[in-house]
Amino acid sequence: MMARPVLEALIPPPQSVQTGVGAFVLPANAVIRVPAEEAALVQTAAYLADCAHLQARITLQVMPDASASQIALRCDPALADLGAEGYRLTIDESGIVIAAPQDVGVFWGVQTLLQLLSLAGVQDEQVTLPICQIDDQPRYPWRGMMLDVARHFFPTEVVEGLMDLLALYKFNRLHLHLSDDQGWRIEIKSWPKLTTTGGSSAVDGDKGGFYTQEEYARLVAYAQARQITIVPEIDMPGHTNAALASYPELNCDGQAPDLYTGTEVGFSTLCVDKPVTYQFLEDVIGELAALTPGPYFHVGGDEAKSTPMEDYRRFMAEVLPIVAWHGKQLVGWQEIANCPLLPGSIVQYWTHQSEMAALPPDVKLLMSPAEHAYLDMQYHTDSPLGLHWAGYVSVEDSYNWDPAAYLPDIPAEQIIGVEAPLWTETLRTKADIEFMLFPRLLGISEIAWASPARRDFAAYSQRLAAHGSLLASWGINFYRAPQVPWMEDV
Ligand code: TNX
Repeated sequence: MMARPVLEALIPPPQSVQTGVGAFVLPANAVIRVPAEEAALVQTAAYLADCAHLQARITLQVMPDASASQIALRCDPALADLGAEGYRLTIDESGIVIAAPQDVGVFWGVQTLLQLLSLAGVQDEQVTLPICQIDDQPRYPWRGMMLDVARHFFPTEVVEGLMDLLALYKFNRLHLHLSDDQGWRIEIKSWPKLTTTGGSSAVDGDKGGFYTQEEYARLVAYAQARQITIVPEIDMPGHTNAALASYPELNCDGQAPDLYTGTEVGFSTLCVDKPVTYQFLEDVIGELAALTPGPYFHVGGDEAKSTPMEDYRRFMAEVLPIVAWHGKQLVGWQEIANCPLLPGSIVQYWTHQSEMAALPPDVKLLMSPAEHAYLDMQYHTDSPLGLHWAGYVSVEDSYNWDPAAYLPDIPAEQIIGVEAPLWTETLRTKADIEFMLFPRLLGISEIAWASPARRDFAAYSQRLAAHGSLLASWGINFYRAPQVPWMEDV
C-alpha cells in the first residue's frame, strides 16, 4: 500500500529528505530498542511510547537491549556533522532508526517520527511509513515561546500541556513572565507576601494564583524531560506594582499602592535609592536561580517609564552583578541595551526603539519583533481576543519574515534565535491561549528551525492544513485562518 505523502507535511520541514521506493509497515506493539545503559535514551524511548499512544493512537513497547526491534534509538558520534541538536531518521524495509551525535538530537528525531505516525494515521492497527532518510538540524539554538502568567495565571497542567506541543514542534525554551503589575506568580519563601498579597490579583479582577516552589520545580522537571529550558523572568524595575503592593518598604514613600487590575504599563517602579530594594532582589534572584537548573535569568527591564534613564542605569548596575553572582546568563528586553552588559548577555528585541543602534558585538540578540512574533496580537480587526498596538498579525504575517534580515545593521551571527511572546491581558483560559498560539506558533517553529530556503507560505499552508486535522483530533482550539486550505474534518 502507498504511504500518504506525509514527508511533505512535517513542521518544521527537515533540512534534507531522501525518499526511496516502497514502505515500511509498523505493527501495533512494535518494539523500541535502546541501549540499556543510556538513561537519557531510555527516557526518550518511554516518551516516544507515551506520545505515540496519546497522539497517534498506536501502542509501542520499550525494550532496552532487545535483540529484535522495529524502532531503534541510538547516539552515534560519527554523525557529528549534524551538529549539537541534529539527527538522522532512517526508514527502510527492516525498520526505523533514529541516530544522533547527542541524545538531544535523538529527542528531536523522535518528534519527527511522532509527526509521521500521526500524519500517516493508524489503519488496521498498523502505520504505513515511506522509505526515506531524513537529515536534520536547527537553524537557531534558541527556539522559544514566552507565556505571561502574570496578567492572567495559568495552572501547571495548562503549562505542561503546552510543553508537550512545544516539544513536538521542536521548541527548546519556555520563558515564563512570572511577575508584573497585576500579579506575582512564584513563591519566594523569604518574602511570602509577594504571593499571598501580590499573587491574589489578575487583570479585570479575575482569579489570581501562583506556583509554589514545588510546583515550579515540577514544571522544570517536566521541561527537562522534553529538552526544554525554562527561562524565568522577574520584570524590573517597572512592571512591579504587585511587589510594591505587597511590601510598603519597596516604595520610595514607604506607602504600598493598591493591587492593580488594569492594563496600563509604565507607572510602577522599584525604589532605586533604597538598599532594601537590592536585598529584596538578591533574595528573589537567589531563590529562583537555585530552583532553575537552566543557565538563564531574565530581568525584564522593559517599559520602565517611571524610572529616569540615569536611575535605570544605576539600578541595573546593582542588579546585573547579582544575576552573574548566582551563575546565570542575563536576558533582558531590549531596553537593557542602555546599560553596559557582560559578553554573552542576551538582548530580546521586541519593537522599534533606539537601543539596537548601540548593541555591542559580544552580546546576543533574541528576535521577537511584535509585528510578526507577538502572538497576543489580533489576527484581524474582528478577532475576539488579543491586542493590536503592533498591528494585526495574520498567519501569513507571523510566517513571512526572516530574523536575520529584520534588523539590517545586525550581523546574522549575533542572532541567537527566535521567541514568540504570548501576553495575556485579554486571555483567561486554556482555550483562549490555544486560539492565539495555534496555528501561528507552528510558523514560528519553522522560522526558528528550518533554513529560509525551505520556507514558502504556499507550501506551508498545505502542511498546516494537515496539522489542522491533528490539532483538531487533540481537541485544540485553533484559529481556522481562511488563507489555509483546512481539510473537512477540522
Ligand atoms: C508590551 S513587550 C509589553 C507588555 C505588554 C505587551 C502587550 C514588552 C516587553 N512589554 O508589558 O503585555 O506589550 O502586547
